[in-house]
Amino acid sequence: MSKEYNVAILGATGAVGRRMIDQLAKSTIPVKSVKLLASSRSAGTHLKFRNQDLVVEETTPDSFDGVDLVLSSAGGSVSKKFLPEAVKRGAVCVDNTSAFRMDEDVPLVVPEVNPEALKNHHGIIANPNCSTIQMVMALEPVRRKFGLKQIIVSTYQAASGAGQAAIDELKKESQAYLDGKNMQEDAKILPTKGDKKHYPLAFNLLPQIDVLEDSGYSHEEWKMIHETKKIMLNDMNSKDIKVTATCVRVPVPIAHGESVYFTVEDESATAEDIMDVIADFPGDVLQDDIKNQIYPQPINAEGSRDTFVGRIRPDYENKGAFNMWVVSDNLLKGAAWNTVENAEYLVKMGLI
Ligand code: NAP
Ligand code: 3JN
Repeated sequence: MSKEYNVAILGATGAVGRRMIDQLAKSTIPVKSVKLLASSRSAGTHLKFRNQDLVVEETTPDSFDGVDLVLSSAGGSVSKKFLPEAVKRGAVCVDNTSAFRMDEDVPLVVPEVNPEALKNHHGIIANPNCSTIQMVMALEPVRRKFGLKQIIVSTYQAASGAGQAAIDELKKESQAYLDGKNMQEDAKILPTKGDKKHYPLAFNLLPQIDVLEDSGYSHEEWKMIHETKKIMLNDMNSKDIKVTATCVRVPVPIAHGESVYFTVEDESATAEDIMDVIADFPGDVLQDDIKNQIYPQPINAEGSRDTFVGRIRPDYENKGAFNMWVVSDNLLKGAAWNTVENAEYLVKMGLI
C-alpha cells in the first residue's frame, strides 16, 4: 500500500489557508489526517475537509508531532517561528511566505518550471510570490525555446493579495463612494498594513505593494526581480536575464493582471511562435483571439488553477521584443494551488 500522509495546514483560517484546505481535498496526495492550525484568535473554529468537520487548533511547536507534511501560510514571522520546529520533528514544509525564499538551501519552486529543484530540499520548500508565479508560468516556455534577455513587467494586483481584510476594505470603500461618503476613514490596511499612511483603493490605483525601499523599488518589485532569477536561473542575482518591475494595486477583488514586455535571444521568433509554445505549456491557457475580443480577464480567472495569457504581439520597433497580458487567480496558482502542487510533486518524486 502507498504511504498516506498526516498533513497540517498552518494559517488554515486565512484567505489562502481556506483555499489550501480545498486544494488539498482535490489533490492526488493520499491524506491520512488533516490538522488545521491558526492563532488563539480562531482556535475552536469549525472548518470542513472533504466531509470531515475539523476544529482549528492554536499553533504550538508540539502541534507538529507526528505530522509528515506542513502547508504553511500564516505570514513570514509565523513561518520563521514554527517551521524549523516542524522540520526538527520530521515534517517536510511547503511555505507560502517570503521567510525562506532567498535561503540558499531552500528550493523556490513552480512545479511546471523548475521541479528538479525540489530534490535539493532540506525540509523546507518555498512557494514564490503570486506575481512572480504567473509571470514565470507565461515566460518559461518562451525562455526554453527562444531564450530570454529582458523582462519589463507592470502588475495590476488584486486586493486579496493583502488578505481577506483588504477585500473587506475594498468593499466598504466602494459602498462609501457610491453613497457619496468619504472613503478615507475606511482605509486602514492598504497600501500596506504596517506603513504610516493608508489610502483608499476603491476607484483608485496604488503604486505601492509592500514597503518602499531606499532603492526606489517596493519590496514586491524586489521580490519579482530576484525570485524570477532564482526560479529560472537558480541564481537570485544572475545577470543573464535583466528584470525590472512596477507593482500596482488595483480595485479588483481576486486575480492579478500583468503587462509583460520581453525580449528574446532568437530574433526569428514570431508572435505566432510565442503563442504556440505558451499554448503547449502545462498550466497555461492561451486566450488570444483579437478578432473576437478574447483575452484574459480577472473575473474569468477567479477559481481556476490555470495561468491565462493573451494580447501577444510584437514590438514593431524592436526586433525580438514582444508584449503580452497575463492573468491568474493569485490565491490559487499564486498561492494555495502552487503550494499543494509542490506537495503533490514531492509525493510523486518520492521526496517526502
Ligand atoms: P489572512 O487572510 O490574513 O490569514 C492569515 C492566517 O494566518 C490566518 O489563518 C491567521 O489565523 C494565521 N495566523 C496569523 N498569526 C498567526 C500566529 N501567530 N500563529 C498561527 N497562525 C497565525 O492572510 P492570507 O491572505 O491568507 O495570507 C497569509 C500569508 O500568506 C501572508 O502573510 C503571506 O505571507 C502569504 N501570502 C503569500 C502570497 C504569495 O504571493 N505567494 C499571497 C498571499 C499571501 P487567525 O484566524 O487565528 O488570525
Ligand atoms: O500583495 C500581493 O498581491 C501579494 C502579497 C504577498 C505577500 C503578502 C504579505 C506577506 C507576501 C508574499 O508572499 O510575498 C508576504 C510575505 O510572506 O512576505
